[in-house]
Amino acid sequence: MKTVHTEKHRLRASKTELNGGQLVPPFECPERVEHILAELAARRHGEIVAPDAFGLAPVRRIHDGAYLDFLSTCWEEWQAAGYAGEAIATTWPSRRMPLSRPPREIDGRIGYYCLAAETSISGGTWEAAQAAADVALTGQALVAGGARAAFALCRPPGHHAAQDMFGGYCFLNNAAIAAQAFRDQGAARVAVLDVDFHHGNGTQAIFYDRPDVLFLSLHGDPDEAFPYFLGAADETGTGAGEGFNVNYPLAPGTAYPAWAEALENALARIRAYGAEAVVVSLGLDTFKEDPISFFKLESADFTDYGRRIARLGLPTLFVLEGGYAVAEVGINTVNVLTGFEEEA
Ligand code: SP5
Ligand code: ZN
Repeated sequence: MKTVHTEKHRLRASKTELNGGQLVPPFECPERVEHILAELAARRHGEIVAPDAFGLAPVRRIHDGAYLDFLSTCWEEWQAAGYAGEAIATTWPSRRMPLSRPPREIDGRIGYYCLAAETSISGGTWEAAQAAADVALTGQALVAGGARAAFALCRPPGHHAAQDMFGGYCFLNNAAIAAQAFRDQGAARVAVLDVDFHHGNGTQAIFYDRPDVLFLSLHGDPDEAFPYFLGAADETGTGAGEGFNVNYPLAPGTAYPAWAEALENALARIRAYGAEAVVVSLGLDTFKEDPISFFKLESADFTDYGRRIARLGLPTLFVLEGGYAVAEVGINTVNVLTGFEEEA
């Protein structure tokens, strides 16, 4: 399958992440992509193609206009305020102060749109996020055009970003934007299968009241893991979307047998749903060596689950999400893709 990639991901080069009370170099770093590209090349895994420019229209199908305005001007406003560091939220509309309008001043506005303070905004973030959406949309176009599968090498990732929220290293929800594009081009039912270690809270929120996009997520139990405040098994959708949201929260130390059992359950749900296309939110942070996660998958397990996803027999778009064991992220990514192709 083809990989869609652009060097514009490098524009997302924040220097700081708030972690354990310190500002540290971000786990979500440009080197992740370098390792994936190196492994794709070493294993001669198909052509690398550049993205087309889709503009903001398909992004606006998912994200609120005022939120996009905020993302596009945040860094300039932060600099104009005279701050020395990167833009980090410190105040939120939490319980007991749920005033639901964005304040004018940038410190307030960034808090209004932020879900987690670990994610700094710096120069180039908006441009990189737009490029990642173009990468996802280009992959979607390849699959909609008849390719069995494509790999969108998106960076920054997207699945924590909701209609009007950034955080968890995510700004635009690349997978949701691509899923919506499948719908807008005529697919009646689309499934988003999220195998990142973290719950895809943004994707869930976006599609929660809709029956036309089935969202399924295997993730660290939110009682124990980021993003903590969404991802429980009893979140099954609302209104017309009731029954079309499926969460598999899994315990610390979960290894492949239990993970694969949850995956097979999710794949059966996708078959029963009658999805016409699948978007896989492909996070590699389920790996046993991941520095911020607690599952125990081995590198060979990624090959095996790539095969299982292929057995759906559906047009499939892989969209890169997380994965922070940088030295192995390339091997694990390409293992999923080659497993898929062996079985496709
Ligand atoms: C796309 C994606 O994978 N985003 C993940 C964002 C996670 N950010 C919060 C990380 C907090 C790490 N805390 C680790 C605690 C280990 N005991
Ligand atoms: Zn993750």
